[in-house]
Amino acid sequence: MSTVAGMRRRDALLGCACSVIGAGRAAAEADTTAGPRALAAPSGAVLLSIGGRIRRTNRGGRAEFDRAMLQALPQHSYAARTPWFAQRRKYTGPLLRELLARVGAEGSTLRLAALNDYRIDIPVDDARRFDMLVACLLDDRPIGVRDKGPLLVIYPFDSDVDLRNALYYSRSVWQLTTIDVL
Ligand SMILES: Nc1nc2c(c(=O)[nH]1)N[C@H]1C(S)=C(S)[C@@H](COP(=O)(O)O)O[C@H]1N2
Ligand SMILES: [Mo]
Repeated sequence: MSTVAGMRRRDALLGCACSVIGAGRAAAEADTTAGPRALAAPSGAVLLSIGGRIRRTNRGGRAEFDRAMLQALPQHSYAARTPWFAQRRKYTGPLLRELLARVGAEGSTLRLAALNDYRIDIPVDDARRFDMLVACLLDDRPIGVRDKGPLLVIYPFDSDVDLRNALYYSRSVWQLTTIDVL
């Protein structure tokens, strides 16, 4: 797993932070809704809405993220093969566990839901054990809905053979819209 060569330059343009996998993993365990870690409200279109057992919200009791907010989190990238694309593709976005830390998630289960009404519950533990991404870029570009975007949950399928089965493929939700922490 590695951050992407050339990412710094684009990140400089986009104002993204960039760090290696694992950095900041334990951050934000004890934040409150006030103070410097408060979540600003999104100014662009909302791509992801997180609700349920979270300590930090920004609108209607939920934590809503537009693209800029997602890309302001530390960005991580890796290539992975999946059953739903013929080629190995490169995925870039925040780690799911860092996103959960950002909203102060406290539950043990994540209910993921997608644009096409697909819905599945996954253990929060997956996000700790695996470098799951909420990918906002596919091969360095925003992901169209017809390419299963704008957000995809992805597991590091290429670096762990034990992930390459129906259980984790079914948890790899494309067209992700909401996460509820149970
Ligand atoms: N949004 C969404 N994500 C999804 C699904 C789906 O129907 N909708 N199906 C899941 C399952 S069961 C699998 S095996 C993989 C691949 O689904 P596909 O073969 O229908 O593309 O995506 C997973 N993610
Ligand atoms: Mo599946």
